[in-house]
Amino acid sequence: MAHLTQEQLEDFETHGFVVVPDVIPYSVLDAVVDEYDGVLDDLIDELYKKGEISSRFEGLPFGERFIKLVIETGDVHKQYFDFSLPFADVKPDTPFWTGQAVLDAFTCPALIDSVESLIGPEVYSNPVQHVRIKPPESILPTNQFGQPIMGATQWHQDNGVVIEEADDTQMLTVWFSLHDTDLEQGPLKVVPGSHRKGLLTHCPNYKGQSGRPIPDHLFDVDGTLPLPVNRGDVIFLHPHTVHGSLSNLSDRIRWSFDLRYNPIGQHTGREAFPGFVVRSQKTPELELKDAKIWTDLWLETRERMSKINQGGQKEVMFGRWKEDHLDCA
Ligand SMILES: O=C(O)CCC(=O)C(=O)O
Ligand SMILES: [Fe+2]
Repeated sequence: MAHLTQEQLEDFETHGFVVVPDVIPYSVLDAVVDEYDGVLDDLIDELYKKGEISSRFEGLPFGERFIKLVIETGDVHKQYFDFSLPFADVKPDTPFWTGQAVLDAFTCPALIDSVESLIGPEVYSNPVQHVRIKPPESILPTNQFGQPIMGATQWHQDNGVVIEEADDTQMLTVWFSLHDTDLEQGPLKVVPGSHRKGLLTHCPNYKGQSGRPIPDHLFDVDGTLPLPVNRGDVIFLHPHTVHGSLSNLSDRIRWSFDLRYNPIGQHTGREAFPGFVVRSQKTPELELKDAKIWTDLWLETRERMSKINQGGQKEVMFGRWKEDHLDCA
């Protein structure tokens, strides 16, 4: 059982986050790593057959093999590993990964006990979810604008990445890594207490940066606290807690999952993507446990998305921010 203690609940209320040690069993994380070994193997096979890489880099652990692949291809192959889709220009064959070991981590009873302590017993998996496999900063590829791909995460609030309809949703962010993440490896960083100021302005392309960071002058950037964690620990964040990540200055990958949960029936802020019932006392028969069903939900979504939001058209909105807000000057 991993229900939170009264002290942990108070910490979350007071600071807008709490780090809970030893929540996710190693066996659950090991299964995810094994599953992703297979995903990486498939990608490497595909690229090798096309002649895009010179070797299969066999016999190496996941991280070292991934780094070799990034160096040789100049690409982090982000979409190949993720359990979500892009917001635009999705193709009928855009890759994604929704395997059983990943689903078992999303629904791991010890994790959901903790989630239940924070949002109640009717638990829905909100589809705002990513795997991040960040290579060392020193080998980071850049996009067409010269900006690093999969580098440090800019300051933001998770409420700011969803549309207005989800502003009253009790969305909980869950962050954990597949291995220990020390300071050098670019852990999450938070601003304790920042959740009390409500939703702050996010500025698209602020000062030439990609993404939509919150400008530093809107919160107490001096209060920044990095959160290195051990394998199995989980960080829980309030949707208004200002956070980002440090750069990965190590020579290893920094590999994390960030997931969201909300009470069943509340708006997810990303309704074009599929969520699912994780735990319910009222409708236990709806709990999703089979990754085939989960994968089918994403396959249907991919099919639907491949017909909209193409070539600059925006039939479905995923964001809300404008560049010309006074806060962004
Ligand atoms: O892992 C990261 O770099 C950022 C994660 C994040 O923003 C989140 O968990 O909400
Ligand atoms: Fe975030």
